[in-house]
Amino acid sequence: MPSSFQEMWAELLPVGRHAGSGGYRRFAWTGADAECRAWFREQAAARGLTCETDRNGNQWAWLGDPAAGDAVVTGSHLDSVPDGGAFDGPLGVVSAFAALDGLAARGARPSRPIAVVNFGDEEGARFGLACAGSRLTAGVLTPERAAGLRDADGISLPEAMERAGHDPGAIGPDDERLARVGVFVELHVEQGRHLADTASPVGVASSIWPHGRWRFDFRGVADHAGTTRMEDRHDPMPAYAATVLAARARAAAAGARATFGKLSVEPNGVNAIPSLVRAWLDARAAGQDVLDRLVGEIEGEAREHAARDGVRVELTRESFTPVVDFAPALRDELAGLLAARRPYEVPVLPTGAGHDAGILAAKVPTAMLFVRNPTGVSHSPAEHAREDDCVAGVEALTDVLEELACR
Ligand code: HGY
Ligand code: MN
Ligand code: MN
Repeated sequence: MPSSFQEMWAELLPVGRHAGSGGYRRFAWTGADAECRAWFREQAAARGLTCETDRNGNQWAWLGDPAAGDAVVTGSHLDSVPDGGAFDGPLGVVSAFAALDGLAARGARPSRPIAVVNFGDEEGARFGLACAGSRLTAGVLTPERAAGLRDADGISLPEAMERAGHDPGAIGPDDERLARVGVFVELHVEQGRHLADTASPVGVASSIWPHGRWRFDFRGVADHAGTTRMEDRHDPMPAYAATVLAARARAAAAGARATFGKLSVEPNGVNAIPSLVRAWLDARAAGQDVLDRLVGEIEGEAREHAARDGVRVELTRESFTPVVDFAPALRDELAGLLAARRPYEVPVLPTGAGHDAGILAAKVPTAMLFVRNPTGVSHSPAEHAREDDCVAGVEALTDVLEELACR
């Protein structure tokens, strides 16, 4: 008898949880990631599914013949941001296995293969690039660029894969695998408050905002904190600080989002003027034009403040995902079928969060279901979804799989 939703949830809960923060540190190709992957294999085995890890490190659990094609694929990711919540990613994977059990309990007979997927390294917490597994598969991250990605200790992505027992020799576009996927549906906890104040535990995604990550290197001159006169300094920290304030003001004015959430300082001594402040901007907006303008404005402010202090600034775009409009026909079909069977509305909503579904959408018909998050908080240990809402999400995903794979 496979584990229930609640049992699966309880099994995953301690994996990679940091005792001090209560948040998750499930970074790609680490020990916690290996434990998550082992859990995935166990769930597949308990259901008699064929489990495989593809060339890019994504796990697939197949019901039916993978080679038959036109598969209905569902799942999400099991890795986390630093001190992330329990739901972002795992809810989609656990719900996928639970929905397969739901289909079996209904006596539904799939006429297409169904797969549960765990995409590797969705958050990019370790190597800086979000959705590395799905991007490699879709060919939007080249093996050459992937080989150059390094973690904070200088370990490259291929080295990390190898140390974790995965052969990185064949990473890269996987058209053959994508050709087997007829449709992909990712269930995810909502990372916002669209559903929070409604009577709807479940919604359907309309679009993902364009978003990206930019690295700002502010380079100055290291010197003594006590003896260097204020007017003699080339301190990169004030230019960085002014850029953060400018980003907040500009994003607020544009109805967009700008966040500096990661920072490294060299030499990082209390009594030394820094030589380098390296900071990462995450910027998102509803439209590409607004986003381009926003990043241009933030760059302009950074250059202006840096010039004032005799500091150099370099900007590197590390990743970018254009706007994703989910296939309207599939989106409307799913919203309609779910609403017809429920006493509440099933809202169709956009999101500012990135997902593997956003990467796959360029290649295969793709949809997303969102489960209500009562506070909207995400990327934090406080992230939450009520158990009855999670169960409603599983029911919704079961309906979707039944409709897509069993008719
Ligand atoms: O950063 C993001 O949008 C995400 O949750 N992966
Ligand atoms: Mn996330
Ligand atoms: Mn996620």
